[in-house]
Amino acid sequence: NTVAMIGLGYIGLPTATVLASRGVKVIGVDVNQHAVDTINRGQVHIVEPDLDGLVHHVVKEGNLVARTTPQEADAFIIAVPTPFMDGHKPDLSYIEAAARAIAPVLRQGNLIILESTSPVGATEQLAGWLAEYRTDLSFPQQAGDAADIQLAYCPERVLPGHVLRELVENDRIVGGMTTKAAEMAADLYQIFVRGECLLTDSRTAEMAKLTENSFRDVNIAFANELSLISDKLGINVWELIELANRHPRVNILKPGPGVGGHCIAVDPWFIVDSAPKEARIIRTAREVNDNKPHHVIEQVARAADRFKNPVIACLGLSFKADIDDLRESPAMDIVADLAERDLGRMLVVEPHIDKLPNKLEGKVEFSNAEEAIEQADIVLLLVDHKQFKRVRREKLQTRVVIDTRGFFWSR
Ligand code: SAJ
Repeated sequence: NTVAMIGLGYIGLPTATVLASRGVKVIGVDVNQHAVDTINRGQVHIVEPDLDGLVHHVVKEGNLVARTTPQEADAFIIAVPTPFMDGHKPDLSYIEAAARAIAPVLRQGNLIILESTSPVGATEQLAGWLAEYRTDLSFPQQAGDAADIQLAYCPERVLPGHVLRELVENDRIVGGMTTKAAEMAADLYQIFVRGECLLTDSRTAEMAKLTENSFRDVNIAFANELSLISDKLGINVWELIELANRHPRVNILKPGPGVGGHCIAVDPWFIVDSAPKEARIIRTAREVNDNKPHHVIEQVARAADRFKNPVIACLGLSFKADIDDLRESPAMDIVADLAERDLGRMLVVEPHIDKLPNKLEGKVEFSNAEEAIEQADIVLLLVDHKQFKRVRREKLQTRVVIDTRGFFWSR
């Protein structure tokens, strides 16, 4: 069996690689020539623990070959980005481009799986585009189970940093446009998924993915809102949450400097766009989380006012702990904004990178945790990297500490 993976990014490449490691012939397709060349050399263009070794292995065995254009295959999996445009409207242009690219090589009996996070109805939209390009084939919207081409929506739910394990262990939602499509897709995932494959229709599967990330966003917003209320009332939010969580049915998440990453800060908007009147909590949660970085910036500005040209040590830039991903990171936004305000001398620490990102180059100094804290008047903890556990607490006692993650706090 041959599977074509359209999109070799953070989801597509690990999925293609795991499939190939089970002996499936995988054609990886990406418009980015650099990504294609890197993969064909057995290397990776993204960072994910253990992925490099596995890619090297499957490319050497000949089970994964990357190209810039699709070829005939038995199944096509689409894992391309779905960002949002102005007004938080989902941008399906990458899915449309993928449809245009695979249409010429489709043949009777093919299964197409959409994995990209998408608004409800996107799989039907994809089927509609394909039906326009290939009038010689039948599609589920007209032919149901008997269609030449079957389509399913199967969201991924892997956690960056744990992708290879979660791809295999997590349960998987398999949403067919028809029952036959769901069954065909489940057969494919069962090649490498040890979790359960749960069959449903494509619209429910699309909504399930959005729901999962909105659930997390709303819960983080609750924690972030508590942090604002606690700051106002002079209460330690970390102690508050720890105490409240001793209730057997309460489990509050952690406040932070804001919500980053490519999913949680995006996906809830797809629900808001589809049901703007109804999605009130989901929209407000997004606004609360998007506003949190401003609150942190104000806290630092107030602290800086008490000094003359203070040294500000900023610990962490990535969007969450123990990864090197700086994209969509509230920590980056906070540091960039503080640097613009010229509040003092800024020392920035990020143990997962070797040089400052261009955006900060020349505006702040790159440092390590020990030296930065030694010189600092204000210590701003932005990411709870495990490396920062080594910081000596007595060093912090004589500094103003703004701990956005409750990292240094314990009872
Ligand atoms: N965060 C907090 N407080 C918390 C938990 C997280 O402030 O208590 C922040 C993090 O620091 C980070 C952001 O939220 O900035 C998102 O981090 P995350 O670890 O919650 O999630 P992601 O974006 O790395 O991955 C999520 C996961 N979804 C859920 O846990 C419901 C993952 O399973 C999905 O596959 C992924 O989104 C995706 O691709 O959609």
